[in-house]
Amino acid sequence: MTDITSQTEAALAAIAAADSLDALETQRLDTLGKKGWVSLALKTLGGMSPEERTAAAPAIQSARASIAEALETKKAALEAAALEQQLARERIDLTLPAQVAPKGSVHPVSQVMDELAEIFADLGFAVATGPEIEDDWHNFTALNMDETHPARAMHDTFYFPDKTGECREILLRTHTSPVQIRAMLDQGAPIRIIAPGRVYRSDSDATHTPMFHQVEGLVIDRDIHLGHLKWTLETFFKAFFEREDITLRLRPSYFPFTEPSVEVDVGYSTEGGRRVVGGRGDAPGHAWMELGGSGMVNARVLEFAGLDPAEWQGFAFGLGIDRIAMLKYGMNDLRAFFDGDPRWLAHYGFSPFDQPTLSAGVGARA
Ligand code: FA5
Repeated sequence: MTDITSQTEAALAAIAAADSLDALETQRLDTLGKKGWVSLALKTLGGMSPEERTAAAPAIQSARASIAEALETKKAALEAAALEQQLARERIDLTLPAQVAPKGSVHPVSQVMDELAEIFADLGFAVATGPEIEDDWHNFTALNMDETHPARAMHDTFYFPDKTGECREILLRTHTSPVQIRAMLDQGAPIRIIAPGRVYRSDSDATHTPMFHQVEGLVIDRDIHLGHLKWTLETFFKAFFEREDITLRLRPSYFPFTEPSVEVDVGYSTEGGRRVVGGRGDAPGHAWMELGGSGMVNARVLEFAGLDPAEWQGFAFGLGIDRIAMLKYGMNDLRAFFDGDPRWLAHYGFSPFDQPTLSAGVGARA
């Protein structure tokens, strides 16, 4: 009996002194392991008479229970200490600059979309989206282009065939203007949104590609007039090109969904083969470049979108994102945007760390 008591005390002391998980495992094997003395002592119970067993068993059982508990407690303590040590060893400082140069780069179109969103967010615009696979009603009819409207022919539309093989109902959106309709139907008025995204037309040369990007702008409120449109576009382009001498020309035009309609041109000059925005397009050595269309939202469109034109007015614009990216960053062939040539991307792409912000400059280059 005293043997077991002193052996237990010795085991508990050794367990308490174990300074590693390995040392603790040795203690476990010596006591509770198959050949450990506690296990062997338990086995002797089988060969005893019932009286002997009743006398001997409680001491052995209690030795086993206290050793098992001590082993478990010590194991938890050693594991916690090991984790602490590992955490201390593997500590990293997330505020340090990355040591590995990031692979790949941000495409100029993505960068310009972020720049647009940043500038328009500052003017109180939210970003809206719509599907690239659109229906005829949102892309044309609700924008005041019924089936016989000649403007439809100018859009060189990609249609999907329906069950009968006819191509009329579902199409790849030809512009971002259907998002105007979706936003008005969803949100009602007042509204202040931009909608950047991909659009598709069967069209291809150095300044036209079958897929390109537009950003739509829509403001609906009471007492909105063309002056608000001009101020908004001028303020946007000054921030975007980071120049004060941006001169816009609003040229009378025609879009079925705006009335009156104006095309937006910006003055630029050519320096060393590169176009540089700024100044009036009719000044010596300068010219105008068309960036997009705009106008006051046609009353018919407001009606299609469920708004009362007697109460609400607004303006809308649609700009070619690829065009303004070319003008800002000096590319001259639009098709190269979509070739996926790594050399082009390495040259014109942006660092993922170069997030456009108004405070740091929306056009900061890495
Ligand atoms: C439109 O698409 C109208 N939805 C714009 C608009 C919106 C007018 C709201 C009024 C109110 P347009 O077809 O002109 O208009 O295209 C607008 C701009 O997209 C063009 O000025 C040009 O910058 C760009 N663009 C047009 N076709 C292509 C193309 N194939 N490749 C690259 N950019 C293009």
